Amino acid sequence: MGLMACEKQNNNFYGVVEGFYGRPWGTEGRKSMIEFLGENGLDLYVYGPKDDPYHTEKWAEPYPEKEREDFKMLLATAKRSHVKFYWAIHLGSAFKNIGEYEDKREKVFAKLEDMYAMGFRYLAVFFDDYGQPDAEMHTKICNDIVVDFLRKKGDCGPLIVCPNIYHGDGANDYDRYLGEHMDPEIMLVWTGQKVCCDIDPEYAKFATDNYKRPPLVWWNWPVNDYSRSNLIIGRLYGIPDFPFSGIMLNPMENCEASKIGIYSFAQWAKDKKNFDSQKVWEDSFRKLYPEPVASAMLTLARHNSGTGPNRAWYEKLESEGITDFPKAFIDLLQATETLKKELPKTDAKLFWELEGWIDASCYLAKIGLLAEQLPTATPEEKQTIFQEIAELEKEKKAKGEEAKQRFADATFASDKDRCVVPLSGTEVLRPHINKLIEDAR
Ligand code: LOG
Repeated sequence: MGLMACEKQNNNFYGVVEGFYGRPWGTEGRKSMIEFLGENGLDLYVYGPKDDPYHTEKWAEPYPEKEREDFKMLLATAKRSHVKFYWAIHLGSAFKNIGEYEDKREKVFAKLEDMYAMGFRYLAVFFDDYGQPDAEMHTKICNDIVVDFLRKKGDCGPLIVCPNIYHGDGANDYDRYLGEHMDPEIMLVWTGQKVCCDIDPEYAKFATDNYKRPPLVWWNWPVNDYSRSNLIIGRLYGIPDFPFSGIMLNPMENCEASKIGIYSFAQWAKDKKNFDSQKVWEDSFRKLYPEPVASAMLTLARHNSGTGPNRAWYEKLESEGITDFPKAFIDLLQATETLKKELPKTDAKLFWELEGWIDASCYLAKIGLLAEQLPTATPEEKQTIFQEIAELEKEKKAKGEEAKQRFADATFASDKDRCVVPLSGTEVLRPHINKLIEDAR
């Protein structure tokens, strides 16, 4: 049975899925990410950005010439980097029922044939978020692809499938049907007991029972599409070791900044038993950046790891162990000054992504330093401080709007209206400042 069976039995897959909503990484970002995965011993990259129309609603249409050339270049990069480059077709809302699929089945095969001709040997089918959980239809589509396409080709990797119900315990008719009837070589995606969560291994056991195979974990960290104002560059925790067929992180639209979390993930994948989350994360900055950027990035990251209030109900720790004020604000202000000066020289792409958060942090630190004076200020001094804070908030807002515009200019049409203003220190610093201000009023 060649590649399929042996790859699955001997190796777990470790890598990333570009599977978020928002500004896709683009060819340049993707190339550097694939190389980064290879350099760090990760072997999986799955292409499925929700805002690529040729992945979703235009799934039946061939890619334009430019994209085709880019894919060929990326395939060569992946080969050199020993990374399996999967391309995913999103068929969630492609067909209303199994009859319609059977009538239009050739369109699916034609697109896959076209991707194969381009050089893809790893394919995936996604059904997440769009359409209905039609177990019979989804199973038929995927088994057809395995039997009538992949197996006939004979040189392709195992099919990855993201079902329509992909979180929880799998104890529903849909997942059970998939588990029973999908070809056993298919790798079935599971995000955990919730869409975004620290993974509970107990639930993984349930999912394994119902899927009838260990799941391919799609871990929604450090993705920030459900809380786009926040940058998630904190330490890695919340992924225990349990039987799985692979793990792929879903990162942020901020490709370069996502490498911080991915670096920690690579170290975890190499040696789970001895993985020291805090130490690996602190060290990662020196591995990724030269000084003085490395230290400044670590300081920035301390206050940019939480998710803020969000519809996914996922919380991550931020500003851990920070109790010394105003030192925290002094350190953060210094870090932002270093980054503004040095980062454009050492890493222009990272600076492009982070400028909004660096500005937000800089203003937050300045506002924090003023707020720290409030408890001992006279009534007149308080008035002056409040005025100065209001001025800074105004400047901060203007800078935030500039960043939002930069992001809108750089994304697909479907995404432009969803861009947001960057926020920093949402979990600890901002509430701390708000309390000082409230107490002084
Ligand atoms: C999407 C994903 C998105 C993520 C986090 C899966 C399988 N699908 O709720 O595209 O990035 O949540 O917001 C999702 O997770 N749906």
